[in-house]
Amino acid sequence: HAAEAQRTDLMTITRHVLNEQGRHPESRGDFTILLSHIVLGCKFVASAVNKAGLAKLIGLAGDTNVQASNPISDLLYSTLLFLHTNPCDGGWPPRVAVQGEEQKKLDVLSNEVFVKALVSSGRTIFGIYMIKDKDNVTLDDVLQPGTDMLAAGYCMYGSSCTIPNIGKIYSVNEGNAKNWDAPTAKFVEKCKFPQDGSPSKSLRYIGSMVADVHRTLLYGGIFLYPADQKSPNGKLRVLYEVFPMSFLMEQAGGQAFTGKQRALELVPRKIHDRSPIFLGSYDDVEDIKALYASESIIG
Ligand code: P6P
Repeated sequence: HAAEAQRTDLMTITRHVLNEQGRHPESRGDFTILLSHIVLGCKFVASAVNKAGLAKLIGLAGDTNVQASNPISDLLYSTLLFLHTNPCDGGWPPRVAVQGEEQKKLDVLSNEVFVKALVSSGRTIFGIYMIKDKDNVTLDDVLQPGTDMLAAGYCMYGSSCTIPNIGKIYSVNEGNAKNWDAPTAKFVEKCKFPQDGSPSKSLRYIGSMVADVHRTLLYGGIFLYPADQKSPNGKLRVLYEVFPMSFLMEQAGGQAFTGKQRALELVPRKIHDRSPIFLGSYDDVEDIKALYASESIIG
């Protein structure tokens, strides 16, 4: 039971702050309430993103700029404002908050500290400072050096992230290049020396499928663990590596391919079956599918 308790003994922001507050009985709890409202605001945004889909919430990717408001940012902001000026808080004397996309926007948020919330597509980043003079609150209060920041954090809105149709990154263990089959070798060559005048892709390879696929989900591109002479069925396990990551990639608008078929249509025969995998941005995977298709035609 101790091991199980250890595994599930998660430290949350609220738990950490309450622990800290317990060590300072003289504290009023402003910071605790502010952080718990930020956490609640982020959960509210996360649930909205999961329902509406990230791309729809922020409009077309890249639409936001300093002038334009950002729907996620507004959603988080109005949630925080509501929570902090809601009468159930006992009429907190509100203070200052600044929302990333609307530098000029000065809103009331909480007592004695303020939140500088920057919400860009898919994640919220915030910093918290102390108001310098609570009887004379100005926009200058947000123009403090980072060294004066009391706390900072971020929230990533995960499962509704949608990836670009084509990416700037390819992710593969180039050390296996001598063992690759022709379609994989041709695809990687195309990434490095594109013949159509497009910019070459950057190579990023961490060597942990979760980390490489997480980056692919966030920024696009393609992750490859192909079959080769050393591993004729590839290295990654179907049931607990290929399937879960292929599922997530398809949900994010990408695709996952084995060199022969859609990865999710594989039917494993044994628990530890392995499969080659090419997964990522839709058009990048289309490119490698075309190379394997022409290979099978040439035979
Ligand atoms: P290589 C980790 O050992 C793992 O199973 C995957 O998480 C990762 O993508 C792959 O192997 C890395 O293998 O041969 O590049 O070291």
